Amino acid sequence: MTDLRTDTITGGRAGSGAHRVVALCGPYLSGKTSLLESLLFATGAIGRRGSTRAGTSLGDGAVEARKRSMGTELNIASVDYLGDQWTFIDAPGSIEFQHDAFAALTVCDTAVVVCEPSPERVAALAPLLKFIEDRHIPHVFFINKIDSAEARVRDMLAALQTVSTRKLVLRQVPIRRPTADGGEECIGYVDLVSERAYRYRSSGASDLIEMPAEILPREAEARREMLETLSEFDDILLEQLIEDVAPEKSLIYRDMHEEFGADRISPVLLGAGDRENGVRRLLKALRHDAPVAAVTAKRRSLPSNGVVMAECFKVLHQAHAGKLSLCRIWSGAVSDGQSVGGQRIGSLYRPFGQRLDKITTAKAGEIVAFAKIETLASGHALSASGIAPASDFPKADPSVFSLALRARNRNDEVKLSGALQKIVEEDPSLSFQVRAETHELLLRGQGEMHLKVAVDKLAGRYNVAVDTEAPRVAYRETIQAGATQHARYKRQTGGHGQFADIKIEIRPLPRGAGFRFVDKIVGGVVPRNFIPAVEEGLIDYLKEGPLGQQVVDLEVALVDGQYHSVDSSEMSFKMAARIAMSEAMPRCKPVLLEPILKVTVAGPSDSTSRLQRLITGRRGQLLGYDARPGWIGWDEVSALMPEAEVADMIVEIRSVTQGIGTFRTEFDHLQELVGRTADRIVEEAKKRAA
Ligand SMILES: Nc1nc2c(ncn2[C@@H]2O[C@H](COP(=O)(O)OP(=O)(O)OP(=O)(O)O)[C@@H](O)[C@H]2O)c(=O)[nH]1
Ligand SMILES: [Mg+2]
Repeated sequence: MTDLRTDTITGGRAGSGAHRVVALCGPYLSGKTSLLESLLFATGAIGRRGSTRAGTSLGDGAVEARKRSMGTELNIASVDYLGDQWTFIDAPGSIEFQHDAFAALTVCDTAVVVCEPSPERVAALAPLLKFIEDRHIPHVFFINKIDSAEARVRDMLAALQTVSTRKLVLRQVPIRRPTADGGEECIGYVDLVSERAYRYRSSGASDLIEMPAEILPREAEARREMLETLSEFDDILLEQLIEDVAPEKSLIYRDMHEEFGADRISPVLLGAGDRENGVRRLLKALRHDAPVAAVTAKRRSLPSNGVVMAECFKVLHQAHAGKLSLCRIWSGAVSDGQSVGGQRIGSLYRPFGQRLDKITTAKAGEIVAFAKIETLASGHALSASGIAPASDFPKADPSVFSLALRARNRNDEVKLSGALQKIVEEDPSLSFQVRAETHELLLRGQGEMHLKVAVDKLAGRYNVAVDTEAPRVAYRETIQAGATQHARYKRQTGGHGQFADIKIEIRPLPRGAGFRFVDKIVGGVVPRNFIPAVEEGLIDYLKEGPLGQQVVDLEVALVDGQYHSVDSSEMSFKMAARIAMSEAMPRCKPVLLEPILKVTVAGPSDSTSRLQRLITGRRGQLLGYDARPGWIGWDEVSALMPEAEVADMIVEIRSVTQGIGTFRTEFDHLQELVGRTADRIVEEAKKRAA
């Protein structure tokens, strides 16, 4: 196909040595890594085309990915193709690893959205497309696995248009032939701009063939649709269509290029990534239409004035190279040994799958790894003025799933926290925290698989084996009745003894009041300096009440007491307070309190009623639903739900929303819990204490 690229629009042209970055993204298992393999093979960057299924692909070389035959991190590879440099970043498709995909999309010039050839599956594209469209990232759709497609391409296109707000422009129509078993197979395609027909080969470039006569009506119809869409943005083309003048191909190419670069249209291409079908056509479309770094920098309001500016989109910690900050250089050129913004650039690498190729210089547009710049984290940019956050870098989604971790070997605890810090720096959509209420080390993230992969990394890369369990809920208890209690602590052992005598009044307080201590001592019957010790003793006791939980929402008043001028001490008053509480509290009708969260669940509107049932099935109280702000065709359901029911809810939410539903929570209140569940919780607390 002839290349009629005009360089006036992008400031870079095919063969000009520009360096462009393409993100391969799309739903789980849609074939991105297989497509990367074919792209690398077709451009001569690898000599053999491996497969993800057999574990021989360049991508997914990480042990965690190989073990599961799925993408768990970014696969990056740069190639030369017809005089230009390209970096492809293949992102994992699982929604649990979506932060990596968003990071790749942030620094790319163009995205290839790789999708399954089935209309029912397009809904799964929604979160990704929302991100791409909100940021005006020019994107091509690649309808993959065309070899096994059952749906018609026009139905697929119609389905895609329902989730895309950009006008879709179909660039190819499939050529189908009947198969021996009475079905149909796609054996090639017609390119709608050049009006040439090609037959796929099982490997290698497609063959140019005579246009099959039977495809002509479909070809004419699809071409007309393509031109009509383009004419919405070009009056000359519109006029030609009205007057039935055949437009020049150069005009069509130019329109395609301009509207794509401005993110007004999205071309749709067909192929089968795992057998190179349609891959060279995709490469040519990218070469023709993908904007160069300077244009992308302008879209993102980043500098491209020749002064060094590099944006870090991902951090890796490697056994040999240490910390690596993967960056896109937006402006200027860097060399090893150079100082930028007070940071010395030690080593420079160009990643190629798992391999790191050492380089000495890199120029604007390239993706490189800087070694050992300790403070350069993802979402930060390095420039002459130092390191600063990039304003539009995506924030990690709030976590939806947690696990409690414990180092299998107690001596590994320090090592564990160091390793966790590195893992979280590599993937900011993970976080960890020591939860004071339950004394647990919690790892939080985007789903069970996400956390399992993190746990694998702890063991495999950092040599820290951990045991995991479901986190405990931070139950509390309170009282439903008051009591008055007298307590005396008295010991006589040899020298001077211990003496404290107090009288307290306990009463319940409203929910949310916490603990209140009231000093009602008159006439110094308990000397002033011992009163804080009484309060301390009370607080100490409240950490674990009669039901084994932290006690809240009560008042304890110190109303009377006695002391001994020699034997009384802070210690003895503290003891007296504890004794008084232990004796009184079981009589105060203790009751368990469970945390209730305000939960907002989001999903496509056709799943709303299922989401509501899911919530009520988990002891949730529906508060209402509304359109999700900024999301076309999505709803948000809000509800009050017990924390215990929310812990593994994401699994069920995903199963009723094609994997794309999500939720966020905030603490709302504590609520009394009685009955069998409460008894079980008290039983468990007792067992733990024992
Ligand atoms: N029939 C057919 N199968 C394909 C094609 N491309 C990929 N596959 C298969 O689809 C499965 C997933 O392929 P991958 O390339 O690993 O998919 P991915 O999108 O990278 O997966 P994640 O990164 O985990 O989201 C594998 O079993 C591939 O063999 C294709 O063009 N045709
Ligand atoms: Mg993959």
